Amino acid sequence: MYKNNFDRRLKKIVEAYEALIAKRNSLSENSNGVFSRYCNPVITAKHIPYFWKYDLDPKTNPLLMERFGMNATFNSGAIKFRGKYILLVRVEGTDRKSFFAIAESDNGIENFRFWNYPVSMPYTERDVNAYDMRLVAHEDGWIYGIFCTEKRDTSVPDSDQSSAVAQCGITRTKDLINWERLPDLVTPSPQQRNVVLHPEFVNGKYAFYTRPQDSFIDAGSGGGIGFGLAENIERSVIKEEIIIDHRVYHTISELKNGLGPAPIKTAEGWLHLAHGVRNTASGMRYTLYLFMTDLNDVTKIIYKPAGYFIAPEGEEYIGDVANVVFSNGWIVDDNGRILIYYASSDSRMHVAESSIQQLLDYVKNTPTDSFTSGGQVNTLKKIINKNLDLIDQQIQPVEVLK
Ligand code: M1P
Repeated sequence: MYKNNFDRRLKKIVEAYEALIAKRNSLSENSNGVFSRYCNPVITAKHIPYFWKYDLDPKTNPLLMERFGMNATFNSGAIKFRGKYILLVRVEGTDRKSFFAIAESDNGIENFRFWNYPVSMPYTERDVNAYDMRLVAHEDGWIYGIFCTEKRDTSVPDSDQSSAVAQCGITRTKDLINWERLPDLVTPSPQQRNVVLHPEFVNGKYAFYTRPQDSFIDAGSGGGIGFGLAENIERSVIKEEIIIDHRVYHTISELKNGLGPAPIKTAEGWLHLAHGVRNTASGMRYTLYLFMTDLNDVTKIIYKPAGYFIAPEGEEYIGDVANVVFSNGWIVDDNGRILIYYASSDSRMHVAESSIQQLLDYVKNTPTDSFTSGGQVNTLKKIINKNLDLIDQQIQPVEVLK
């Protein structure tokens, strides 16, 4: 009897899994003109292969129960590699440990399927938890994986089993299969998270965006998104760290911020995607924002729209850590399409679509923050005045432009 139930149950599991992977995705019809979301998440915990979770041997698992529970799939690095859209996913087991696994798709918006095995990363004893990898194709010819490696803070009493130390781990590969682990990044800051490698040399050196922080959760005296240069990558040491994007009172990133994926080079500057965090009565709120730095000086911000670019919406609000959107991966196609991969509430992966043209327009023409209510009302009034004039004259804006 067990054997029949086992077979029936296995068939159901396999069919549900294959149906999920085959599911098509479509663009949402609601768009603010800057970007459009795709309707379905691209990767969820349910996309994890059944043969990772179950022992499929009826002799040792006659009730076909899960043996290795999976909790979430989120914060994924992204790269287009040999024509495939690759997400290097942060997979989290029910045991809370994160590890890296690759899922690929032909078109970047649907049918993501995990490779048979998680990434054979050279983890070390100090990686109690490893997560949030940024994949960067550097001009030196390597693909780097820059990630957060975290362990318990041994300077606190045994009674404190929560305090942790976060640092930046570095690994590299040519084929996404064989990974070489390099020494962790050394910086003047006690802790680091959200470190990103710039894809080009700067003054002949490896350039890192950092996020200095005093403790595990609090950025503390770490004033924002930092930047520093390292002479070589085999032993990366940043001696001087400067802040290029400061945290500011009463903005979306007053509590902390961090760079997302590596910036995209455009004709008009480097396009950066980052997350900003503020505190609310219901906890921290993570949103995404964009800014642009100078082509000749990657530390100089030349455009920064006010406010957020993407914030949680609908089901995105809900998950293990509510009210969070986080991105550490985007892919630009040859035709200028940009796929922005973002996770919601530390639980699942989504994709939104935009283009170089739209994002350049967005960063250049969205008003900057005046940092006061009065200043923002003045900005708004200018927009309204212009539009009311157009409406009064019954002239369509598009005709005016002709
Ligand atoms: O839980 C939200 C995010 O918190 C951290 O980001 P930050 O260091 O900016 O606070 C990271 O642990 C990230 O993985 C997580 O999604």
